[in-house]
Amino acid sequence: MVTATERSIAAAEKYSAHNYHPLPVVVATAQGAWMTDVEGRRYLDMLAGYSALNFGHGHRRLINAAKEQLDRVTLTSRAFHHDRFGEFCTELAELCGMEMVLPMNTGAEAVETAVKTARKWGYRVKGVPDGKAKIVVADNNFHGRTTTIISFSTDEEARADYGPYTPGFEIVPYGDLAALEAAVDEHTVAVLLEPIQGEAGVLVPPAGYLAGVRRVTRERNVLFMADEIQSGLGRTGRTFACEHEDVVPDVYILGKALGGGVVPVSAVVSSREVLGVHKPGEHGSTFGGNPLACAVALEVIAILRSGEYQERAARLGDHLHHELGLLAGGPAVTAVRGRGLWAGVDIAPEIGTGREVSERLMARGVLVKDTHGATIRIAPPLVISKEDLDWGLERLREVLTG
Ligand code: IF1
Repeated sequence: MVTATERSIAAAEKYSAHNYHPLPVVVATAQGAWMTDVEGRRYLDMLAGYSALNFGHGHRRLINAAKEQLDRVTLTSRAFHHDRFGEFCTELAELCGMEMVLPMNTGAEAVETAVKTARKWGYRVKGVPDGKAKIVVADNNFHGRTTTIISFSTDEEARADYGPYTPGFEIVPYGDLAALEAAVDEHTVAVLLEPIQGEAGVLVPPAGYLAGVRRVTRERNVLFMADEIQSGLGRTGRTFACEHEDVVPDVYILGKALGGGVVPVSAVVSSREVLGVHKPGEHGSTFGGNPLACAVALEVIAILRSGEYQERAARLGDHLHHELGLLAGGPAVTAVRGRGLWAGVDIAPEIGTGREVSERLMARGVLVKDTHGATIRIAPPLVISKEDLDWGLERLREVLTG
């Protein structure tokens, strides 16, 4: 007897490129923090689409916003105005305390847009000689999958065999302010950083680092571009992870949760001085800022404005880190990092690999994702109840100490 799970996985194995190695679960439906597979088994989602699902699966307000917009107009292209666009840009700029928005679709596109913006700002505003612009980035970064972005990745898996690589980037150790300061020269147009590094294993930089980067970039007339694609929009207990150090960057790069887990929506948000460098025809996207994307993102922004989910992430995050701290006191967990409802848990080698722990959790009805061999990432939807979070943590305890 071939099960529905086996049939789906076999088709994926045969006809999809093998650029992922998913856990052997085939999801059919989902609601809130829970997913149901094709056999009717239920799983607690402790990954939340890498934080794209901060507001959970099937959030009524987001689904309704999408449905209403589906019946009106879904796509106009930017050749014409549409009636949600101005509203979306206004609301997002206000949420960020910024002046201008450049909408795209995926995170990688927004990072590419930020790179292009910083270079153009460097040539037109800062006065860097043509072709000399340099952007300083951190090691172990993750900013996306385009050829330019993987050019400044230090992850061989993400980078190997995709050259020739785009020049113009200098990589410094994450968290080392002196190294960053030394890398900034007269041709440097921007520093591009994740305020907390996700793929690296939910790495929180040393206290004072982001504030130090803010000081250095301001003193040296360099743009501070914060990739808040994963860390932003409530995940860490604040709207932006930069807020934990009272830092306001020059450029926010947003994605993932901005589309509410419904549609891909990303954006670069900054000042008029910075985003004002683009003139008609110089940059764009067929789908960026489309009516459906704007309608859903407007609802996301309205939800964020209440502060409810930031508060939940802070409160439940304290609980999560307290519980994980207890596990870290034992032999199964070697380290725990993170902020808010976001954690990287390093598993002791005797217990198994991150993948093995993820598979054991799956068998107990909890879905997480491993990274870098020995780490599992925990990032449940911010709508998760304390009871469900405790239930998931209990399963983790079983797997690690049982
Ligand atoms: C994959 C990680 C998470 C991101 C930051 C930009 C992007 C991402 C800080 C690009 C994307 C992803 C994409 C996904 C796995 C994933 C990931 F493990 F790689 F680090 F979330 F933890 N900046 N993150 O985290 O956004 O173009 O994908 O919309 O590529 O396998 P995108």
